[in-house]
Amino acid sequence: MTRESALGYGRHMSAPPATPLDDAGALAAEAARTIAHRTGVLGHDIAVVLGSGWAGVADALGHTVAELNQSEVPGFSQSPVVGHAGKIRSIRAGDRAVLAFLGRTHLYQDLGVDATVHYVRTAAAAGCRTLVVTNGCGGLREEWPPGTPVLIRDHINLTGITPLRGATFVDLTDAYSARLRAIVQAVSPGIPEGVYTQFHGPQYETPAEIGMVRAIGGDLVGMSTAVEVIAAREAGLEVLGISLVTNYAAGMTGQPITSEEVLDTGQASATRIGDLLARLLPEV
Ligand code: 8IG
Repeated sequence: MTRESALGYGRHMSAPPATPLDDAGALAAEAARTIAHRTGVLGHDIAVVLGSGWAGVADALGHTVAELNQSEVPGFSQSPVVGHAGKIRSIRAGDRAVLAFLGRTHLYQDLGVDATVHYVRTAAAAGCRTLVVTNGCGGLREEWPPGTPVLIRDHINLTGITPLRGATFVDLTDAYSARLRAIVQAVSPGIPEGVYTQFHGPQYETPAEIGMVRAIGGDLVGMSTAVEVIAAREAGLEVLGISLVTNYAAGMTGQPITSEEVLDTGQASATRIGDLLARLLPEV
């Protein structure tokens, strides 16, 4: 569904005067109303987005109250990426109402940055105060083999893209909440922490690009998360980021990176990372 049709403006009607940010906010509010109506859950507390390799953990998070296709909710596109189911699930985890997004829209789908961060704005409009963002990624550290969960401590946005419009000076100090990371460290002592570097994709990096990431302080590489977290901080959400290393970054093993490796690692790790997330949600 296009934004215009989602808002009830047909092709035959002229769009209202362009106020892009209000427009994005209005579409998120409409998505939140649809979610409330279709799930019967009037407000949610915690949003979780499950990225590559994380699809198998959804069932571990709690009791499923309702599930929708993302394509049924205004502003969401059907995600075509294998391993991304394109669902929205309302989950009861203890006393928390969790809004889980199974699959996300990526920048490389060329649907625009607003489509990429729409789930974040929708989560905020649905009442969420916390965002747990997960992804599958390449790892630059030898000591973090595929299958290692890593807490995101900070990010480097190499996409050249921002979800912010105009002079919106959002502070990203402590974007990845030190409070929430301390809770994870209590639940899962010794979990490593690293700096996530977002590329636009969809190509994986060259070995030379991985050399650059290393030089500027990146530990993880992927194609999501940083731009979403910027939108989350604009919306006032407290953010917890967890990466699952699904492959060594380009040039580290002498082997190519394959989608099979990425998916296999996710499946093999589902029980462990599902358990981690499930124990975490009641604490955040
Ligand atoms: I899964 O090695 C996954 N996503 N940019 N590089 C980038 N994205 C990824 C990678 C990777 N692995």
